[in-house]
Amino acid sequence: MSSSLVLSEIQNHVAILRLNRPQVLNALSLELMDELVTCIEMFDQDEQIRCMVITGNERAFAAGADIGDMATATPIEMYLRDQFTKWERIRKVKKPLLAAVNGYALGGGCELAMLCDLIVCGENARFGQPEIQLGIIPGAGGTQRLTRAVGKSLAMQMILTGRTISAEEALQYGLVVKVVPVECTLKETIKIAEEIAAKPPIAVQMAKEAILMAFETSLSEGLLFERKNFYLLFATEDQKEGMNAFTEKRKPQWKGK
Ligand code: DAK
Repeated sequence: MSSSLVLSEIQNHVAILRLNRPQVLNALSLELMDELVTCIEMFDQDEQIRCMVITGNERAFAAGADIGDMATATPIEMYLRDQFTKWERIRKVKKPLLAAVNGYALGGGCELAMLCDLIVCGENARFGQPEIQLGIIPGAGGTQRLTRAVGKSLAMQMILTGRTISAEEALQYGLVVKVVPVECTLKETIKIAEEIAAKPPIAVQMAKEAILMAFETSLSEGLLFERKNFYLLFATEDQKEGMNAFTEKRKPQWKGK
């Protein structure tokens, strides 16, 4: 499916979603966010899709929420727009979401990348939460997810001063999993997505769920949650197949059941 603000294609069980407002560095307008959430939820329901990649273009992943949408908004208009719900809907997606970032990932763009399950970036990537320069603070999780990803000191510096960080710094602090030449970013991300897509899908989803739980609970509760998912996977045909294939020294055939 292709719409104007988010272009999508499917490749080997991987859906690739490209943010498509290049003239404004993929600023995340209300309409773009609507299309993005609709696309992501559609692919989350689609049995053929096992993993998704969100990307932008060489100059920008996304330079933030569209400042024009917010400049004259009243608190009640912001309240009625209820943008948080859309971001929450992305957070609820069961399948892994990967971000392939080149260029600017600022404000809401950085938050969208961090809402994904892992980030691969090109050498020209710049991550930042520059909202302070607009008289606001991050509104879609930046203070929480950036702090968890890079630690308190750097998050404080980035959010309080608006400083952006390079791809190398992002790698050093664990915000991204890999830095590659700009022209390879999408290809490398798809490679990881295809690796994930080749794994037993229910186990992948339960692993994602358990990892995300690590950010929500105490260690004891997280361990309990992990254990329940671990037991539950013994109800899948894929668990039998995986273990039988190992004993029979053959490649497993996953059914997603
Ligand atoms: N919004 C709207 N237009 C933008 C934009 C943005 N965030 N970023 C760039 N553009 C537009 C520019 O206005 C320019 O348009 P024209 O002038 O050509 O019409 C075009 O994109 C090219 O940008 P520049 O000419 O500025 O390009 P440069 O290379 O000189 O500079 C830059 C690139 C990225 C350094 C610069 O454009 C920049 O500083 N952009 C703004 C970055 C920023 O402040 N981002 C944070 C925005 S606030 C929420 C969810 C999310 C959020 C809030 C709430 N809820 C759930 C409620 C998020 C808030 C934000 O992200």
